[in-house]
Amino acid sequence: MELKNVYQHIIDGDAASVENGVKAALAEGTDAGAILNEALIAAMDEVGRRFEEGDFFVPEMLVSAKAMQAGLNLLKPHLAATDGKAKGKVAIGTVKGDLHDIGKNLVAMMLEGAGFEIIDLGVDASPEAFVGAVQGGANLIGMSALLTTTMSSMGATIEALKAAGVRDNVKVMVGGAPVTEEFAKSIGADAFAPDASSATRVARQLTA
Ligand code: B1M
Repeated sequence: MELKNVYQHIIDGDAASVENGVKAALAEGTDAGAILNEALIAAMDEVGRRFEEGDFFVPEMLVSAKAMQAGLNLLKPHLAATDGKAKGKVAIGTVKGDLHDIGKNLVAMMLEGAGFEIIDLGVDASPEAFVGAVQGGANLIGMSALLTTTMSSMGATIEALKAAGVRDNVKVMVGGAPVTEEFAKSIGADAFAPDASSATRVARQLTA
């Protein structure tokens, strides 16, 4: 199965063909990381480009996202190779006001594979939800934001952790397309990770 076919099926929002294509590529021995980067993530970048240019609208983005998620679910066991050792409890969510969850799900998947216990706070996760997870024993928080307008929710969550007196009990990692190292520092996060595989490395360092 050519990866460019899977790429095109995501752009077309054809989830069934994406599933068939990913299954065929895996059966042929194609590396799961290559399927992820060259087909799934590359296609979503193209979807975003078309949206920016006014060729795609929200419904098209949504069906493409569902098609990508269908492929991601099949890749999960191949990406999440575990060494069996729990490294800590991570509460991960897309911040308040933001509904993008593909990147967050991918990061959660990779962390789970690396042995972390995952508490998935879902999308539109409020500062109170993160505080509650820390009070419930999470020792690492992972916040994702895809909109420039929701990045401020990350800072608000850190302030809420301080107000609740639990900031020192937890490490905070942030990520998502508009987030930068400088932004992470400016809000007092402990670390920034640009993608899912570096998120795993950073999480290991933070909880070592
Ligand atoms: Co939206 N959207 N969207 N969207 N969408 C973007 C983000 C946008 C860049 C598109 C564009 O204009 N080119 C733009 C944001 C512009 C901006 O703020 N600068 C945008 C917009 C404007 C919007 C709406 C406002 C559109 C509207 O309604 N007019 C709206 C907002 C809704 C809301 O959230 N309140 C909206 C809605 C949607 C859909 C619901 C239709 C859908 C999301 C469906 C879903 O997630 N279930 C959607 C989609 C699919 C996209 C694009 C096309 C793809 C996002 C994606 O899944 N990428 C996106 C354009 C783009 O990013 N190219 C776009 C694939 C994913 C694997 O990558 O999420 O970046 P990403 O995750 C990466 C890294 O960022 C990192 O690791 C991941 C893997 O490498 N990472 C972390 C992510 N989180 C991390 C956390 C970490 C560490 C690393 O630590 C905790």
